Amino acid sequence: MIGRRGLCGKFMEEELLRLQKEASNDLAALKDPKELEIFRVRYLGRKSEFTGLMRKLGQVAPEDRPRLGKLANDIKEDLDNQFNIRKQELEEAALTGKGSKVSLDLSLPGRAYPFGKLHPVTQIMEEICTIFEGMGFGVAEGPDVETDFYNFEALNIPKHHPARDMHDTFYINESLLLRTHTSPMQARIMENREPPLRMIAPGKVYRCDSDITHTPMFHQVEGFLVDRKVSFADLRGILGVFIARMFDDRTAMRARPSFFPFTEPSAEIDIACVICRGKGCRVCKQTGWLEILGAGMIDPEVFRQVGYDPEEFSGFAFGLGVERIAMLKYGINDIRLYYENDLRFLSQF
Ligand code: 2NM
Repeated sequence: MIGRRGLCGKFMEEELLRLQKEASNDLAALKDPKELEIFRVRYLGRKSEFTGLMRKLGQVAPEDRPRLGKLANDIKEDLDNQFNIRKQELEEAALTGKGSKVSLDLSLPGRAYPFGKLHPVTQIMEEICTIFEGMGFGVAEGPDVETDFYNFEALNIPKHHPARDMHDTFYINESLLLRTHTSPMQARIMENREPPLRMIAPGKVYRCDSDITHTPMFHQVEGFLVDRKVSFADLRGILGVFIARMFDDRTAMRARPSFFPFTEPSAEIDIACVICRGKGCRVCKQTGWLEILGAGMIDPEVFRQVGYDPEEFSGFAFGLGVERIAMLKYGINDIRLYYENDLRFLSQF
């Protein structure tokens, strides 16, 4: 390309434009501010191809020199500008993380921290305790591992009594067992304190039983009240207030005769079905009623066991299953859902 009149102007012009294009593309492809210096040395430095071309300007035909000189200066200026803009972009991106693999946007709101909740059974148990506390009852918890004496004997269930069969007891040895109800705590309290007394005992109880309405461990709240001249009407009054506060104050209740070894007379307490309001549905098995607790007047034999004079004192007692109340309140038909720890179930409460 070097003719008679030196370096061909056309060739020079093409080379300059090619370099401009190549540099511009390379610049856009840079990803890291560290690559900027390599680029600068390669395209804009003293030993760059561009500088080499500028030096050769002297060899082109004199009539082409001014035009090519101007073109070279314009391209140099353009590349310097592009370089500075790209430099700023890459440095900003490095700071904010944009365009890089790890992105950090400080203007985004923080991540919500997932709060845990109390288990639905715990929530209902606390609600039950709060209602009875509001009526002056104290709360006492006892041991899950009980003696045969407090779980049975003190409550008028002697050895070989048929009522023991109803309890499906987990025995630990001859005299120790997992409590089958929380009433042993009531016997312990009566043994150690004098009437008047009103207490409830919430807690875990154990029975060897498992199907859609039974789990081997479940929760009970049992309560009792002892004073002079306590009657069945007092029992109905207290339970009526409990039912009104737990469900709603128009919920009908009824008492059906029943049997418990530790109470006489004994009753099962039903409420009008919370689903159909007494009309009859699948939940209440078309009866319109739901059994929610057992109760009765404390048997004189229990008073003798704990050293109270049955002639002087009378009292009532009741026991309810927490899971059952929670199932009725939330419309749950399988008790095992409470113990599968599926967060899709538990997070609804
Ligand atoms: C029930 C039903 C009826 C009950 C009796 C006592 C005690 F210890 F005072 F005698 N506590 N709980 C009782 C009475 C429990 O559960 C269905």
